[in-house]
Amino acid sequence: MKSTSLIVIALLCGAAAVSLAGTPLPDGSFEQGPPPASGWTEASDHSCEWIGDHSGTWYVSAYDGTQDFWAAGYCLDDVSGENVPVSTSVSQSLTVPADSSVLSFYYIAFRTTGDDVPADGDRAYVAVDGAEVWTLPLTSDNNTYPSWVGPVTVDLAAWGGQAVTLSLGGVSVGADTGNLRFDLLTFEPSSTPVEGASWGALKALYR
Ligand SMILES: [Ca+2]
Repeated sequence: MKSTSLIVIALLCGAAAVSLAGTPLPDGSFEQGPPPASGWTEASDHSCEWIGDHSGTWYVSAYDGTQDFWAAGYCLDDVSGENVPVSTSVSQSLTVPADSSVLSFYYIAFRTTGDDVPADGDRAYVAVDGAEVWTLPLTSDNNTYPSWVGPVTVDLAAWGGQAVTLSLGGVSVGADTGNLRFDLLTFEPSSTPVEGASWGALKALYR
């Protein structure tokens, strides 16, 4: 009988986990590959492709699936024959779910060249309608290589239920920059009022 009870509990826990799972974000794992199949509109100031399988270059696989988005970094310039720093971004229009407005994602950061002294603004970011809601300076102190980190969560409740343009990107300034890859974006449930309630408020609810 005990084992049966444990199974029932496990099933209940499983059901709870499913009900709390995030809302998929269109092509949030970049598995549709580069444009034109991608769910994202890609922009770069050089011609290299930034959505794809980067495991061969990084010796680190995507966090989820096989493909991800590589922000900033260097691109081999055909004219000069030199690697040049790039600024890259991907964006898409979507509606932030009103009840799952917490954006969740994973990243891996790696700066192989020395830091700029003083820092000149190399960074990765997440933006909503052009306003940056998360940013990370691309400095060696912020390296996570060879590990993906996350989930990073950013509550977009201010845009809950609204159509927005969501962008991820990397900005390179000057002659040197860093690298950051994004993967597995989802929308997660927003905090419920009960979680934010005081004990007194909870007592008032249930007495
Ligand atoms: Ca992926």
